[in-house]
Amino acid sequence: MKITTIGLGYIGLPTSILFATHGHQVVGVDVSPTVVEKLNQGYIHIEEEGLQALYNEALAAGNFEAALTPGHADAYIVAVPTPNKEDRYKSCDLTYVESAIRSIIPYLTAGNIVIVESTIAPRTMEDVVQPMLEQAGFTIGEDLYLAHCPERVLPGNIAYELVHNPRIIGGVTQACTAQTKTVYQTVVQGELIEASASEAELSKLMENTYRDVNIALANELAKIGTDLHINALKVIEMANRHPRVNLHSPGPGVGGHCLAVDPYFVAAASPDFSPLIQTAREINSSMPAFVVDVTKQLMQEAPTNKIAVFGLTYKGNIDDTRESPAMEIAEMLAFQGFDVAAYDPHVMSATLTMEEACQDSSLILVLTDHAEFQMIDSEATERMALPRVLDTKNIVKTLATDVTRMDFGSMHVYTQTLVAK
Ligand code: SAJ
Repeated sequence: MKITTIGLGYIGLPTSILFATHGHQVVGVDVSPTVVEKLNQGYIHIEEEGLQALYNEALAAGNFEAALTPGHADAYIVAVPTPNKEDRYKSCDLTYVESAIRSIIPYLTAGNIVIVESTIAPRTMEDVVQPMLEQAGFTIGEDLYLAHCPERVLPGNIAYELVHNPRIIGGVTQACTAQTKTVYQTVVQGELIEASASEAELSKLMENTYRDVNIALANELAKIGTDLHINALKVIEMANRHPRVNLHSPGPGVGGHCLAVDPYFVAAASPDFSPLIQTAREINSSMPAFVVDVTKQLMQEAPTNKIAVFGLTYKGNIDDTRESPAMEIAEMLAFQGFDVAAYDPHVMSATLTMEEACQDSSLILVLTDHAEFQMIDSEATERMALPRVLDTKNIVKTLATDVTRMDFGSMHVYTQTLVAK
C-alpha cells in the first residue's frame, strides 16, 4: 500500500516506520524542514528506544521518504498535535488537524482511506472532519473511508506497544471501519476493536482521564496524610492488598502531553456533566505548589539556602521535560529565592553532577523516579550542609545511614521533627 503520514512526531514517526518495515511505501510529511532533512539524511529526531534501528531497516528496504508536502496515496494517517486552547475549559485546538486534512484534499481519489490518529475531542470526526471532506465532494463510506484510530502507546515503549496493544478502529460508517481494518491488520498483532468514530474518540480520552482521576485521588490522600500526620504511602500499600483496590501513586503532579491535556477535552465538550474530571485536574495541578509549600517549611531552619533537585523530567527514565511538574517546582523554588541546583542524568541541558548539585545543599528534593535515584549514597550526602532527602516519588530505596528521609504524604510529621531539632 502507499501510505502518507502527516506529522512526524512521537507518534507519526514510529507509525510511519512501522508501516515501512512491513512492506508498505511510506511518505512521511512534516512542516519542519529541519525534521525532513534530518530524516532524509538517515537520522531520527526523537529519542525512543530501538527506533533508530527500525528506521535503518525501513530505509534499507527503500520504503520511507520524508517530505514537506503530501502527494497521492492509498491511505493517509494524520498524527499531528492537538494542544489545549486557551479558553475557559482548555478545549481541544483542532488547527493542525484541520490544516492536515486541507493539505491532503487536493490529492484524494475514490477509494482512499483517511485515518486520524491524533487525540481529538469527542464528536470531532462527525462534526468537523466529515463535513470538510463532504464539502470537497466525497461521500463518506462510499468513495472515501474515514476513521479515528487513537494511538495508545507509552513513551519509552512505543515500538513494542504499536504492534502488540489492542487497537480501536473507529469508522464514521461500518464500511469505513472495515476498510481501515485492512490497513492496521498488516502491522498490528493486538486485537482490532471495531467502534464508531465518536466511541473511539471518547474511549481514548477516558483512558487517560481514568488515570488522571485516580492519580488525583492518590494526591488527595497524600495531602490528607500530611494534614493528619498519617503515612499515606503505608496506607496505599496496605489498601492495595485488597483484591479489588488499586490506589495509584501520589507525586509532585501529573505531567506529559496526555494525562494533563486530554481530560480537558472531555470537560470542555460536556462541562456541566464533568465536575469530577475538572476537580481531578485541579488537584493534580495544585501539587507543585503543595510540594513547594512543604519544601519551604523544611527549609525554614536550614543552614544554607541551597536545594539539590533530583530529576526534571515529567516521569522516570525518559528525557522529556515538557509539561513537567518537576520543572515547575524547580522554577517556583528559584523564583522564591532558593539556590536550586538540578541534577538529572537523562537531561542533556542539566549539566551538574550529583556531587556538584549536593555540595552545601540543605535538602535533596527527589521529583522524578529515575532508576538512578533508587540509591543515594554518601558520595552525595556527605557534601550536604544538612543531609536530608524529601522523596516525592517514593523511589529512594537505599540511603546513606546518617541521612534524614522524608516520604511524600507524611511530610508534616517529619517537618515537625526537624523543626524541633
Ligand atoms: N503519575 C503519577 N502517579 C501514578 C502514575 C503516573 O503521579 O500513579 C504521573 C507521572 O509521573 C507523569 C504522569 O502521571 O507525570 C503521566 O505518566 P503516565 O506514565 O501515566 O503516562 P504518559 O503520559 O507517559 O502516557 C499516557 C499513557 N496512558 C495510560 O497509561 C492510560 C499511554 O498509554 C498513552 O498512549 C499516552 O498517555 C497518550 O499518548 O495518550
